Amino acid sequence: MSDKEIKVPNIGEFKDVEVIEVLVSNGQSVSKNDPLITIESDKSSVEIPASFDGKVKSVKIKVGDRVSEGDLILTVGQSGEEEKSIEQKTIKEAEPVANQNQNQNQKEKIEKVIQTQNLIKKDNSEASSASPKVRKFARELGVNINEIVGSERQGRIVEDDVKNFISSKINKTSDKTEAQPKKIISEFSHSDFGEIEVKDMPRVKKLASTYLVNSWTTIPHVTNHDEADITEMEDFRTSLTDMYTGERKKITPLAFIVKALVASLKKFPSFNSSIDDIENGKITMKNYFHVGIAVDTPHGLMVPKIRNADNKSISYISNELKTVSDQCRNLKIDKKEFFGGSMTITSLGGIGGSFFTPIINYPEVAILGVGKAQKKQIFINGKFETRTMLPLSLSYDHRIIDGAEAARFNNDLKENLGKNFAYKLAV
Ligand code: CAO
Repeated sequence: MSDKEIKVPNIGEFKDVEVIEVLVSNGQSVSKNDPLITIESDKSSVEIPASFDGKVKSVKIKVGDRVSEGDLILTVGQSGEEEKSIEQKTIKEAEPVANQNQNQNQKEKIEKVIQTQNLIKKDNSEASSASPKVRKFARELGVNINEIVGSERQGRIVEDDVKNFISSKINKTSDKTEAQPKKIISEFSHSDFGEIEVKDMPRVKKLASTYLVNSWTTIPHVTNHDEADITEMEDFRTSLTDMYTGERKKITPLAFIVKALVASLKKFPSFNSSIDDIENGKITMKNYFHVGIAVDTPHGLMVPKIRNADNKSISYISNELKTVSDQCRNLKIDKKEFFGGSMTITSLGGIGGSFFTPIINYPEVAILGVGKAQKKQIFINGKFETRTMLPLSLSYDHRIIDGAEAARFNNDLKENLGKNFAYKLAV
């Protein structure tokens, strides 16, 4: 069969961009959707996958080259003989490594893990970010790299992540009581019922999904719902004018909520902690107040931080909120800004809805969901009054925070957003 070419596809804004990784080499077998190269513009990086199965004949580009749509990446030979099952090959490669590095007992465990957890690389459609060396290392151990949560910036996977992944799987396999997650394979395909279109998942969503699944499946979430009476806060907020122009200041409730949250975090430090070393019974208490803000962008959800929010005024926080959300939407933000938070606020207040169940942004232990404030009739001191009520949905990690503490936290937050709060001093 004749060789086929794989070229740089239409990748929108990516023109004359740098190749930062070449993930395959001559002679290597690739399956459709395996990442071949990573390219990076000043905004973001993208992996270009193989468009069909085969064996790499000749890689035509190297790290540092600049490419645009239509440039040749590599040629692929398609002799069916050479294309052995990737699954079989991976098992064979895994064995000698296991022999060298593990004692017999551990090797049996790894093999059991591979069988029971289905770690053999069958489907590489989820391209993770890792260097070729780390990919090779994972492949040799029969681990599907796409199942690993990377510890580096933007979820990049390093060798230690592969090792930790294997040891966590070994521990899980040893624990007979642990339920094994099963992949549900439908009896029918979507196309059995009509025309369909299969699209690539946006990169940001793909990265976020690993974190979301990890959070949802490992953290025992509970969500307490409550309402804060923000009547006075809203009167005050909407009365704010610029000292020089006399024009109304445009500060959204979110900047006030950040400040109120920080006051509650100071009083309830367990909400500003992480328990990423639960095996050793260690809790990390944070002495800083970096509040994460969930920002809705066309690329997916991003969570930049308002750093040291305790030392910033409400006006300053309001400006920073605009700056960071613009940076996220234009992909102009440093990856580091998505890490190192105290607690996150996810506000749907500008869009609509009341209560929901936010997922904790691991390794944080709590997240505050904010809904749209509404005027309601509230029974106060024997009569109904019209008050502006803000829906709050506080999700927390039940391993470290109990329901009673969460209810107290909400009470404190309501107090901070209520008429007694020091927001009047903090604008
Ligand atoms: N109640 C009532 N009105 C509210 C409100 C609330 N809780 N929060 C904001 N508003 C109002 C604002 O005052 C503003 O009104 P004006 O236009 O009259 O000034 C309007 O809604 C729009 O606000 P905004 O959404 O642009 O600004 P924000 O500071 O509230 O939020 C940001 C900024 C970045 C959080 C927001 O743009 C965003 O991305 N929200 C979506 C977050 C998200 O998707 N969360 C879900 C994550 S889980 O999948």
